[in-house]
Amino acid sequence: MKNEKLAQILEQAKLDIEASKTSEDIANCRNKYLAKKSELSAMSSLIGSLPPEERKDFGAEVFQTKSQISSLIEEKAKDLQAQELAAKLAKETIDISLPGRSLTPGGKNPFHVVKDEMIDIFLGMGFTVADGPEVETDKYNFELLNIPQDHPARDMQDTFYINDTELLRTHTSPVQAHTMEKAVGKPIRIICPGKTYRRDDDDATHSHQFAQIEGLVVDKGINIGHLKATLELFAKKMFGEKREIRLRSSYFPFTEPSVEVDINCANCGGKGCNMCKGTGYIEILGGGMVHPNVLTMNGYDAEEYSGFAFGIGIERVAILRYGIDDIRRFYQNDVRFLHQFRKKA
Ligand code: 2NM
Repeated sequence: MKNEKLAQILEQAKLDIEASKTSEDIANCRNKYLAKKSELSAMSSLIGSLPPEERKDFGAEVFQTKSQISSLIEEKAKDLQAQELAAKLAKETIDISLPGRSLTPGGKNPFHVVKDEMIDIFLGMGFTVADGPEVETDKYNFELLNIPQDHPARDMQDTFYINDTELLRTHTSPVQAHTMEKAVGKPIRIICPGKTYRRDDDDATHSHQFAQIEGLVVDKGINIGHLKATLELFAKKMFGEKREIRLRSSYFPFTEPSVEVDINCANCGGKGCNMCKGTGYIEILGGGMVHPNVLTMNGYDAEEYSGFAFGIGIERVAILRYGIDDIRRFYQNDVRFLHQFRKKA
């Protein structure tokens, strides 16, 4: 090396590179010796101003110095990177001897198991599912269902009112009124599953929120035999082929005649036991022939069309089906309750 300055730069670079302890140090070296503002770059720019006979040698020397420093830096950088990676890996060891945390699989709430089963049974009989809003108007929840202004069901004590005309539906029947309105006098075969609300003091058998499936069939020539056959088939599919039903006379404002439907007790087969309170029968639902007033108000010619309707409490069916002791269990989401209904893998 003839040029002393270049020799000095090379010596200093060797020392700096040697002293580098981290990737950052080496990056600083790269900047100090190879960047545009480095001494070496300044020397390169001198080349052009030299007399032609000196240019070649000096140029070669600058180039040589630069490439020597560059390869020393890259070599050192590689070493440091390898060291740093090794240190990082050593620090980040994973203890694979710890036992894994197992996830407890969830399951369907028994309410939904029963609701879906009920819907399937009616789909199998040719019903389709209709739904509607939970916030309803007085007109659809009461008026069009033959529940006049002064009917006790409209009492503030029994209904959650939002304002003078809007309320939380007390049954899913308003969906049926909407359906009749839209069907404009054509045959109907629907079920309406959904939440309903009534003012109540909650206890083991009462809940201010509960769910129903109501059914409605309207056509020419529908009679109470159709109602009985439909509900009997439902009872058998839901509670077993041995179940039989019994119709008792009852009253609902929207049906005439109205019936209460019982199934013979699966526990004692009708002899009388605790579950059926000695009667041999358990009440499961209500229904009847759609009142001519309801048909007329909803756009049907009651001389030509007739229909049947029924309403079933979903929680009640689930309680009977599984022997559940308290209606509030469906809503509390206590995993000790829910886990009992998990499907076995
Ligand atoms: C019940 C009992 C009896 C019913 C009536 C109607 C409609 F919209 F056709 F008038 N829907 N549901 C009905 C009748 C519901 O639930 C215990």
